[in-house]
Formats: sequence, structure tokens, C-alpha cells
Amino acid sequence: MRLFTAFELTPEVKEEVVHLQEELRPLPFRRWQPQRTLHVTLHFLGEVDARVRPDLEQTLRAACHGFGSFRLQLDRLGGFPSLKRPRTIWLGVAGQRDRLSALEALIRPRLVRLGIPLEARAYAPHITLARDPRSHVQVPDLHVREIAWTVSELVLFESTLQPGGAIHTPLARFALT
Ligand code: 3AM
Repeated sequence: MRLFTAFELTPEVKEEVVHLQEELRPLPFRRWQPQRTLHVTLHFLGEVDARVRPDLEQTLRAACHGFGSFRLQLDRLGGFPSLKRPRTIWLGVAGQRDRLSALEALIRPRLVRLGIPLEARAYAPHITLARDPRSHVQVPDLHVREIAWTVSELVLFESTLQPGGAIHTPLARFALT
């Protein structure tokens, strides 16, 4: 199964993200992230043997338990690999980034110990808005409202690739409190 862990957004945050997507909609991107699947990925686990899932869930539950909730806030627009030539446009995440990084660093070695290979790249928390430009794209400098929200659980998602885009199914939730 193709798995990743992520934080969901509150309705108010989603509303702002969708508003920004509407402003950007004239840009020639093939895939716009649907409102229901907007999220902040923590780790992309990739293809994981279903037999590992109980240990994986136990590991995530133990790591999250007692970590404590924290606050995140919408930040500026960004792009991968850059905003000048984006293949992906996203919203950055501000707020208690130190807590977010601490959770990332706490869970990472535990996943590696389960035999799950992770990206070596530094963690860059973001909310993906759109992917796959059809041509060179000039992204306007939109004002983003600095909406904050409380993150109090991590979600394990299965991502099923479909011709129309991935379907994300929540498999388990792990409280941070
Ligand atoms: O929606 P975001 O950008 O947070 O880009 C994929 C998505 O992240 C990312 O995992 C999340 C759920 O699909 N992803 C997909 N394939 C990936 C890969 N091979 C990947 N991240 C790293 N390596």
C-alpha cells in the first residue's frame, strides 16, 4: 500500500487555501489539489507491505502520544523546484515550525527502523495547491491571510493513484495530546 502521514486542515484554513486556488486558477496547471485532500504531509512512506501496518501504527501512536499539540499558520506561496519555474505550487507553513520539525525528527528514525526508506531531502512543510504546469508559469504575488490553526493529531493516509488524481483514504489517527 502507498502510504503517507499528514496533518489535516481546519475548515477556515481550507477556505483560505481554496480562495487562493481560485485566484491562481487561470494558471495552466493540469492538477489542482481538491479541497477535501488539502493537507500538510509529514512523511511520504511510499509502497509499504500491508504486514508492516500494525507495527507502523504502533510506532506512530507511541511517537505522537504526549508530544503535545502545536500551532501552525499559513505562510507565503512557494514552488518546487522554485517559484520562478514551479512544477508544484504550494503554501508554506509558519507558526511553531520548531515543534513540527521536532516531530518530524522524532518519527523519521523510527520509520527507518521499520525498513521504510525516506527522502534524504530536508523537510519543507507545505500545502500543495497545484501540480504539472503545461508551460512556463508566472505566479502572481498573492496576499495570504495569516490564519493559524491547532494541530492535535497526525493521520496515516493511503494514497491510491487514479487517472483523475490520487484518492486519499485516512487509515488511522494518532492524537498528539
Ligand atoms: O501533497 P504533498 O506535496 O504534500 O507529493 C506527494 C504528496 O505530497 C508526496 O507525498 C504526498 C502524498 O502523495 N509524494 C508522492 N510521491 C513521492 C515521492 N516519490 C512523494 N514524496 C516524496 N517522494
